[in-house]
Amino acid sequence: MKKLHTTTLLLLISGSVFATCNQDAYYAGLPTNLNGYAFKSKLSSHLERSHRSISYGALLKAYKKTDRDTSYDADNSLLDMYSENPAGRDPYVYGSSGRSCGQYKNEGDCYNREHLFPQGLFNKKRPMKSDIFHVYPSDGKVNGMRGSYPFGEVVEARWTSENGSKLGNSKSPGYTRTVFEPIDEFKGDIARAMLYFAVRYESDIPRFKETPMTDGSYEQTYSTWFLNVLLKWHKQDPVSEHERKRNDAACNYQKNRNPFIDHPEWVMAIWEVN
Ligand SMILES: [Ca+2]
Ligand SMILES: [Ca+2]
Repeated sequence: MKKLHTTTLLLLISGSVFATCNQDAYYAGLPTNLNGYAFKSKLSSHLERSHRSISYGALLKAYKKTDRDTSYDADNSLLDMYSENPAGRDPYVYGSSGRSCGQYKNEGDCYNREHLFPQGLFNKKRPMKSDIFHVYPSDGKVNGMRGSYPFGEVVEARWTSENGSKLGNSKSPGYTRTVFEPIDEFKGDIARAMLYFAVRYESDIPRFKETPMTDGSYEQTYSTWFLNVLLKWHKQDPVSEHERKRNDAACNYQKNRNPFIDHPEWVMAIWEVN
């Protein structure tokens, strides 16, 4: 009796807490015989059960470990996808004493927390508001210009940030209004973060405010034009060293992972078999 009790307790601990951030062990309980939206739902439950929500303030602290540039200039400054110049000198950097906003007027004034999936769409509620896998440090001015516009590819930029991120009308068939286009180096990073969000919150997103990014379904989640942009970006900009390091470091805080960084092939296994 006592022995059984101990075994049950151990199973409960290992089954519900996901104490490990080890990549293989983290996914060990997932079914291997599913794909498409059936697999997406299983993955969603797995990401939710292991997720330990951190506070909004804790994000700024976490960024000191998760979002340092140790891969591009490797100067240990804050890695901001909206200002990083992967091919040369950054237009400005946020070092260890870099300022979080605050007021800003120009690029380089201060950084803040950018919700890749805009927080207005879920009324700034947690756990979405502080989910590190879609909330990134970014320059305040560029973040403000992006606003709540969907990501996409622009026909012609009517505003360009210092690292070349663009705002303009979308060239996607099916959507021609304003979109924000990050630089090529970070297109896959952003696509995988948005796809994580679609899976983690698949049962919540249809109840969020309407946006051209979503289609109202629990299954596909994103509108076809938007999903096509993300799938294209995911393929053209494969997982980088920086993303792998960030995924590992972020798990230490939040206890779950972005599965599309660990298993890029799952993107196609979910969205391209349906
Ligand atoms: Ca840099
Ligand atoms: Ca990239």
